Amino acid sequence: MSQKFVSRGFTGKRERAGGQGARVPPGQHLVSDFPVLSAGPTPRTDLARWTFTIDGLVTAPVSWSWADFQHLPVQDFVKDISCVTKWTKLDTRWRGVSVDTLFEHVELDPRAVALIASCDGGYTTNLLLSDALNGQAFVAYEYDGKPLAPEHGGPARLVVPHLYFWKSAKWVRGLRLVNKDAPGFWESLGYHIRGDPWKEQRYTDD
Ligand SMILES: Nc1nc2c(c(=O)[nH]1)N[C@H]1C(S)=C(S)[C@@H](COP(=O)(O)O)O[C@H]1N2
Ligand SMILES: [Mo]
Repeated sequence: MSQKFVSRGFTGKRERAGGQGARVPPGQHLVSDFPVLSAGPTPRTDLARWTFTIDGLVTAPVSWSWADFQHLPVQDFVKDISCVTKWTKLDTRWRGVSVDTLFEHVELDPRAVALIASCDGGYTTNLLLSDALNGQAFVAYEYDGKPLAPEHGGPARLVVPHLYFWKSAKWVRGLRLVNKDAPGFWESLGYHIRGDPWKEQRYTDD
């Protein structure tokens, strides 16, 4: 009983002292809208033609149709996201399939250390497996209880909430396992290879 009283009191104090500020990485500010940032036009892929493929350093590649993908075990995620252009949005609500669940369908080659996500439109981004596993990354197809809007990456996008949002590849169509972490689109144009917002890893040498 006294235990409960103490923890309630502590929570209350922390809220007053820091509140949401404690959830905003350095150099970021909170937004309540959901900005759209795309390097090119929004691709429109017919769901009948959509596939999601895992290949590269796996014993046998696997590919799902849209219908098959809908049968994979799904999870809800509530996450804070931070864009390198300095906005942070709290408690974004997603529904999708974790990378862990996807990887249950392949046998990883022991040399695999990273992946490259590829998308309709040609965008790519790299991720270390240590940033992709254990519930840290998922392929989302619903946002806020509705199908993911095309401008936000629908029909499906990668979401990697603990890294800057450029890692969250919109219109994602596959993950390729590789033996070396190599830069994707923004990473080869001067953005950080990993992009941890809490360490302000914005640009290559940060
Ligand atoms: N395919 C693709 N994915 C992408 C991008 C892009 O241009 N193409 N932009 C990235 C960047 S820089 C950001 S900040 C987020 C923006 O996602 P949003 O438009 O849903 O806010 O998507 C990331 N994923
Ligand atoms: Mo971004």
